[in-house]
Amino acid sequence: MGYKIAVVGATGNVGREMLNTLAERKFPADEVFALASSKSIGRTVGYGEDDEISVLDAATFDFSRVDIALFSAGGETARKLAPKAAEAGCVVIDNSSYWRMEPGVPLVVPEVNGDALAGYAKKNIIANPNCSTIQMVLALKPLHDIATIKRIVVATYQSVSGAGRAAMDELFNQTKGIYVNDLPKKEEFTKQIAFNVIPHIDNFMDDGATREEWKMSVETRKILDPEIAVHATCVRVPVFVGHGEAVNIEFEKPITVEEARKAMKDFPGVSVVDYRQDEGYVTPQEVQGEDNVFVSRVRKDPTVENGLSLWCVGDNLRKGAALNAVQIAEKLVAEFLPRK
Ligand code: 11C
Repeated sequence: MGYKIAVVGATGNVGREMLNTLAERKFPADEVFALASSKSIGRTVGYGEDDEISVLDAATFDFSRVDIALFSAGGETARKLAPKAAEAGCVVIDNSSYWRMEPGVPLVVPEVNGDALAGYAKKNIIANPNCSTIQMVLALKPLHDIATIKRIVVATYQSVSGAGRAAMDELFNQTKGIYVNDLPKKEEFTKQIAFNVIPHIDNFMDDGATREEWKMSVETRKILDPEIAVHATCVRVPVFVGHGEAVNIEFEKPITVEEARKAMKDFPGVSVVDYRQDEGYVTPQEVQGEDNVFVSRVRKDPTVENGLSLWCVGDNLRKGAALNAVQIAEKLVAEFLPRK
């Protein structure tokens, strides 16, 4: 017998990708429910190549009917509905930021800190990290294991799909509008995103950082090591899917470029493409639909002791969200979750 699973937020960018990923990876599910807000009732969403499933109302769904619920419906729904689902006996894997820093809630990238899942039953809630955090900690974990990271300075180049479907439409319509001299008004972004970059993702905090930058810092410490200092600048770029990150790392111990490349190459979920020539690196446009995070441009930073710089890219909707959540569910059922 397989598991019963629900996807909450099934009509959104990540929710649809979660359904695709569950089907594609043949998750051992007997029954899959697609849930969303009441305004989506009556719609259907795709599951696998042939199946269409009807969308049900998440607010009135009886979560005792499922073993696992993958949530990607934003912080407010996670705040209200995740505890209700968890109390009904279902394990929630939540993609929003709401539960990530809560004590007793594991924040997990399976290849990096999969063992943290052992604590899931404290609240029956597991948090999926932010997309920009996931791809960075995945690339950096093998380096931390051999040379101990002291400090990370990162600048992100984040695609508009991280901000949802309406944000993707805004990039498309603005781009089109510029060519016909009919620029639609801004709704999703604070400044024009077509042919521009915006150094502002999520709200500003008192210290001048944005919440996206703060999340990269606190989440990295919760997942990888609380001793690591992280300073991030997060920037939205006019790319539909795929986040890029320029990462500068300072280590406790010496590490060569060759050692770093080999360690990352040998690590699950990471590919290294780094040839120091035209096309010898990977760009966001090339990683859409890919499971792995790709690392390029690994080089020594001679301005600090034991410094390296690298470039990494990942599909923010896949490893950055849906795939990581499904991998958490896979590890949960394989190692921790007894069948009912
Ligand atoms: C973005 N990283 O690209 C965000 C999306 O905390 O889960 C995910 C926000 C989060 O806009």
